[in-house]
Amino acid sequence: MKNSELLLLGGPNSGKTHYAGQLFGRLKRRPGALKIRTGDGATVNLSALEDVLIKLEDGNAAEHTSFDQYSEILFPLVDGNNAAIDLYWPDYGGEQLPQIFKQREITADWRKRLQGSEGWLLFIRLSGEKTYPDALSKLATIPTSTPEEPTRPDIWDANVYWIELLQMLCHVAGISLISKDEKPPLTVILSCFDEIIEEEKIPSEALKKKLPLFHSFLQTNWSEEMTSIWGVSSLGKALTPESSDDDFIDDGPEYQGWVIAPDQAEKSHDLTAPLSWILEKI
Ligand SMILES: Nc1nc2c(ncn2[C@@H]2O[C@H](COP(=O)(O)OP(=O)(O)OP(=O)(O)O)[C@@H](O)[C@H]2O)c(=O)[nH]1
Ligand SMILES: [Mg+2]
Repeated sequence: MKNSELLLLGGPNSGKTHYAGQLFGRLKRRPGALKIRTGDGATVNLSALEDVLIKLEDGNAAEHTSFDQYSEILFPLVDGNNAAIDLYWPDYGGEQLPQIFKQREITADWRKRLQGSEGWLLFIRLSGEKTYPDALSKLATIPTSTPEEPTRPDIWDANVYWIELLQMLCHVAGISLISKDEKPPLTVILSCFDEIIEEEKIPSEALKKKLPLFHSFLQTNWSEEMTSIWGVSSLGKALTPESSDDDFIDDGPEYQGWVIAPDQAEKSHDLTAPLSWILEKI
């Protein structure tokens, strides 16, 4: 039996809870590479995710997770080779992550999680990432008139944010930044990919286009075989708390949502595939 602790990294509104809910629905009703394990006495207490799934069955979005919440759900799984895995899946209020960044301080609980995790899953919703692509060219131009009072943006460029955050986390986890070999396997989940698929279908290309500096940071610091970048749309479309979407009601949430595997442009319905990749690496 393998016990797998994953570190889930995702800011507020990045799609963590809806992915977990849809993962649960898939495992239960439409399994792919991974399946729920039953019959060997493993306890399945997934009530926190039942609530999410119930909302989705009514065609509505689930709620935002409150800032101070941190919960861990045990998924008893079996993989494609019939190996049993106990996967501890965390969900938390995503504000905790920017808080770590802002305060430059990591709580004892997060420290323990960082040091005890074997693989990292990073949720990035590209449509919501703020960048300042023309900042350098603006700096380079010499003003011809009296410069206006400079306005300081209060949100960091997302390239810098993610690079600095990962550096901090590696430091606390005791992972060398110099050697590629010591890095944990990293799955980048580009969430809500339906929002950007018209612009770019291949996940790594989408990341490179929106966050070029961060993409090259990953290439420099993580080995290729330990990194995979996926496009994930847990819902396939936007839902609101009152959307009562007919596709979700008529066909069921397990028939909604898709993933695009690294370096591909085709959608697959198996939302467990990014997880299956990381579980094989750890
Ligand atoms: N378009 C689209 N919207 C999505 C998708 N998945 C989630 N959303 C929406 O994105 C918003 C945030 O999703 P959550 O799963 O609650 O995000 P979270 O990371 O759990 O956020 P916190 O609980 O604040 O940490 C919700 O309004 C969802 O309806 C998706 O696949 N596509
Ligand atoms: Mg949440």
